[in-house]
Amino acid sequence: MYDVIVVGAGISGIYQLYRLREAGLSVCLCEAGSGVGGTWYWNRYPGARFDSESYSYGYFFSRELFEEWRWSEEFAAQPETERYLNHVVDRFDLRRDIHLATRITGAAYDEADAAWLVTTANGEQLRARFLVSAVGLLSEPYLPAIPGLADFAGEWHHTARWPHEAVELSGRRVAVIGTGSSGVQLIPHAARVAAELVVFQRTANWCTPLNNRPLPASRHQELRRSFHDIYRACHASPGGFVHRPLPLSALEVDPGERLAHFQHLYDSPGLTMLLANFRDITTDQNANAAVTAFLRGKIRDRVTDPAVAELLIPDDHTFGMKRPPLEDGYYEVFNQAHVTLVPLAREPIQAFTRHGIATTNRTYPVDVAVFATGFDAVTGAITRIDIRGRGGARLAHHWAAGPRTHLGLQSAGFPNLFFVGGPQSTTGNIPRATEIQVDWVTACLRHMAEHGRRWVEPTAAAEAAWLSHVSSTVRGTALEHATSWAFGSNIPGKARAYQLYAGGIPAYRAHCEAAVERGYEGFTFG
Ligand code: NA7
Repeated sequence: MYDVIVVGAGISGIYQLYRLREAGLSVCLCEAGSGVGGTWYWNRYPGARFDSESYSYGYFFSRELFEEWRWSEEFAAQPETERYLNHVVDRFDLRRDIHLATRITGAAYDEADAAWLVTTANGEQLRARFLVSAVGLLSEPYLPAIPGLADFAGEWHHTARWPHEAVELSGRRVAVIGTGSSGVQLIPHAARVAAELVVFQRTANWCTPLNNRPLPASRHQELRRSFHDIYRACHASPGGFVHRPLPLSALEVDPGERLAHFQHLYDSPGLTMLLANFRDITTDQNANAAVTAFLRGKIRDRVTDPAVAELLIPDDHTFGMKRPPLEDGYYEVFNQAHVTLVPLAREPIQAFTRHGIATTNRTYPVDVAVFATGFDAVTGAITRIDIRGRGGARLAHHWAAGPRTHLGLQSAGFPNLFFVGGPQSTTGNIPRATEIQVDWVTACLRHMAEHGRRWVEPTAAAEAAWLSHVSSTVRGTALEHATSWAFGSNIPGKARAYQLYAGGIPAYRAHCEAAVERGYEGFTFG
């Protein structure tokens, strides 16, 4: 019997293992993949990279680690991040507790023993007093049911299950379905080498420039000195990023000054257009309209065919309703003769044929089809595990109308089961958000050991109160009416519910700390 089974060796699971081991607990970290890294293991498509500044994404639990690792770019690409996570695992000797190629398929709570019996896809059974899900928010790929795929003679891949072997796109006819962050990152790479590229777009997004750049040695030295400042800046910001909004309203400066700031942000690295903008661009309709108009103009400037430019301008949402994909030459792709943009609203896909994709208008010949169609986000990877709590109750049932947790950490009726990077918790720059939870879980387990407690779970009342608070964090913001994975609205049949926490990191951390200060308010121990 282990003290803890952690599920998922991504950025949060690795950190959880580190902290639990430090607390003297025996830990088994089960990982479905054959390597560590989670998101940075699975999403190996060309162009996959951070939209958080590299140095703000890495771990902060060890200053030595922070100082010795040298990121090559402001926004590192997937191979570098995967190398970083492998380095961490080896440097802190974590690999001996990580079981690769071990997918957890079921977990049942044994009330008499106050322990979890966990089943793996290999047929093994493991026992632990505590179970920590660190399976990731965006880890269960969504593949739309398009008829004919089984008979398609070409190759096809989902961006989040990209093969380890190189996928040959050079000189081939490539189709990309989906224009979210993954599609927007991959498309310029595909356009560079493909003989023909067809992009199937259901909904246009407000993409802003990544403005990536190398991190020279001098900058690395400067970052090393800024360890505490970077950490503090991330934890003081709503999304865990280094950026801060201006204290000003977009409406209290004159139009020239407003435009100059928008242009400055357009030329700056990262998510600045969203995060370092005027304070009210997502809360005031007029401020929001101003930034949206600016970006509309940019698309029109960059795309030479006005009809194509109009197709690339979102018509169902304004800037800030969804996290904007960051791009590098994305709009210019559509100025090239071998690239075709297919707007699915006018020309829906009907089926895969043997050698292509048929829409209501015509059949596009395709050698390689790429699904950049996103994820059954937040709850998808958790509910696919058959988790049964008290009385055999299924977690998937408990969450049928949307996730229910207290503080995003635990669900009522599922004692000793914790979520890090799960539903109803803060998001943004993921490691900065989930480390709050990892530290909370570790402290809770220490507390239980000190007080001889066997189990902990939240009360139904605390869970209901958190649900109501979570809903209040999106009410009245630009997010509220978004059609996005954050609400589960990309998955046919999934109940619409806000799956994240929009109150920001400082507020989230304050709630978690307050619960502890009030004697683990909202939680019951036994
Ligand atoms: P996203 O952001 O969920 O994007 C998925 C894309 O796939 C999006 O353009 C979808 O259009 C499109 N999609 C989904 N289903 C279909 C079907 N059936 N037909 C055509 N197009 C479809 O996932 P990503 O992987 O790009 O990014 C996930 C997150 O990673 C992102 O938010 C960042 O935080 C990092 P839709 O918009 O739903 O109409």
